[in-house]
Amino acid sequence: MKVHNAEKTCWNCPAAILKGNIDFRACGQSLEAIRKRIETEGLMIECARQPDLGRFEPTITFEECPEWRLTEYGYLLENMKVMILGIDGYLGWTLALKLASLGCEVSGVDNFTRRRCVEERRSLSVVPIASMDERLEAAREILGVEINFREIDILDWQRLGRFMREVEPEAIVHYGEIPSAPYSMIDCDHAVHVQYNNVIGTLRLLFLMREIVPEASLIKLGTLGEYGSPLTGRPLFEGMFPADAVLLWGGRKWSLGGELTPRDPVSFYHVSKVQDTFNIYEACKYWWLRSYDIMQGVIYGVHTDQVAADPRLRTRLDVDEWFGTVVNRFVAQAILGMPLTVYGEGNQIRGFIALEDAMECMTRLISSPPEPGQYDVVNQVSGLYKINDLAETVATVASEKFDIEVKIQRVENPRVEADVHPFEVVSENLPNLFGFRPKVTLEEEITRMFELLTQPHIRERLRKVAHLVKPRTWWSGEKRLVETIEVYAPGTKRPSGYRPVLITGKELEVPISTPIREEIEVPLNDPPREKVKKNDADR
Ligand code: USQ
Repeated sequence: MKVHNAEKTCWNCPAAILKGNIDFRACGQSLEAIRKRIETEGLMIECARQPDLGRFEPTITFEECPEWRLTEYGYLLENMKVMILGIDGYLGWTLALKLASLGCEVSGVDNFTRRRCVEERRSLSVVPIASMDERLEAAREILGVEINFREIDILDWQRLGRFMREVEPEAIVHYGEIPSAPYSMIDCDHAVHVQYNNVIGTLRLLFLMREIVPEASLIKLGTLGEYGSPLTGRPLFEGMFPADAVLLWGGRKWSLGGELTPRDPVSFYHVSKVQDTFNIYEACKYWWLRSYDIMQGVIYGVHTDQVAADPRLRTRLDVDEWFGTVVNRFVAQAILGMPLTVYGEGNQIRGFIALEDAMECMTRLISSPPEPGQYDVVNQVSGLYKINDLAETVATVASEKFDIEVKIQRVENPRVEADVHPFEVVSENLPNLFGFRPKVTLEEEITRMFELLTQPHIRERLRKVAHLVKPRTWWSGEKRLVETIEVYAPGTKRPSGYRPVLITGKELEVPISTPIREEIEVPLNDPPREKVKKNDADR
């Protein structure tokens, strides 16, 4: 079987110098006109890595090019220069170590906002993390890799620009955002802080990329929560409607193919991600930047080979109500002997992915850059779960493997979200175009978490944040601890007061009180989803 990116060409390669050779960044040129020009005049580029080649047509494939090396993630550009924004975070640090171990030249910036936000809530990472100096030293000593770090706030565009000029990254991974829905809902100041940092930071980054590294790809962390969870059961496509999607209205019919799908964010944090989506989409359209926007499911876990190689290389793990995500929190609660906090009915469904699998996806995306002007979206999930089922799974692993008996508590839901809804996530790009197959099962990663978090020094840290686990941040603005509705032993609860409803042909159980319209008739199309790019048509 062909490696997924073997047939990509210089056209996708960040080393191909287009500027000055191809004039498509000038306004008003349609893709059509460019294609015509390519047919008549040919399309010539130069290679930043092999200047001796002079000007040539961008037809050399990754498989043929000596600059691209075959790895387990497909072809990877030799010593690829990858800059990670937010390199000190849960994901940034983990990815930095992985990429550096694969031979990439990793650089990164961070201004330690995450550490400060967590401190501000008087919380801490329950897995102790080293200072950046210690991290870099340990990476050198244990993994033999050099990471070029600079303490920079991405809002400080002049300093960031200077660093970009110095490094000339070939890919930029943008993790440099404040990552929490509940944190953004604390009050006005927190909502403004999150949105300003995230939206303005990304916008400035786009302008810098246009100026300094227009050929680099931008791998941007968005979130699956940007789409919301439509009660009609409409599938969550990968950013854009497939070619055969249609809009029926008033007896008339339109194609939706290639249009951005609706967004329905679920917190002010998620709104910031939606705004980023539009800014990046436009930048690709106006300036032929190229980007993969990752709609990532909720991450869980602690393990990659690199972070596990030494305690100083460990990545952070938060379990408080603001920065802890649900699976990580449930494991922590089990170890603390606290019933697992299921919000509301617990029938809300979310997409999830283990840390190790998410890093694998990122590596594959970086190694297979988009074309100039291409804005594409991947839904990065490896499984969909109801929150109730996650609680049951954590309780089972706790009991069977660690002899910890734990109860589950249903608490008031402090968020505004449907806690019973259909949920269909389309996630075809990562497996079909990038060769991704999840490696880690939920149970495996939960087991690894128990192994790490039950270590005495981490238990001690867990006890320090135990009082910050039960939520008191309400989407309504209220500030009070949620009340417990019921506590029950795992495996004993049969939902009461439920009734089955049919939503787009699927039977679901919903509480009697749930105001969901029954039997919504939606035409179901199943022909192959050919991709069209609205972008292309616009040019
Ligand atoms: N939940 C519980 N009990 C808890 C914590 C959460 O039932 O103790 C429920 C929530 O009500 C929610 C779901 O679990 O329905 C997920 O909550 P979460 O806190 O794990 O994740 P969320 O706040 O939705 O967002 C998180 C990260 C964000 C990331 C996003 C991916 O904060 O950075 O982008 O996951 S996604 O949700 O797919 O957008």
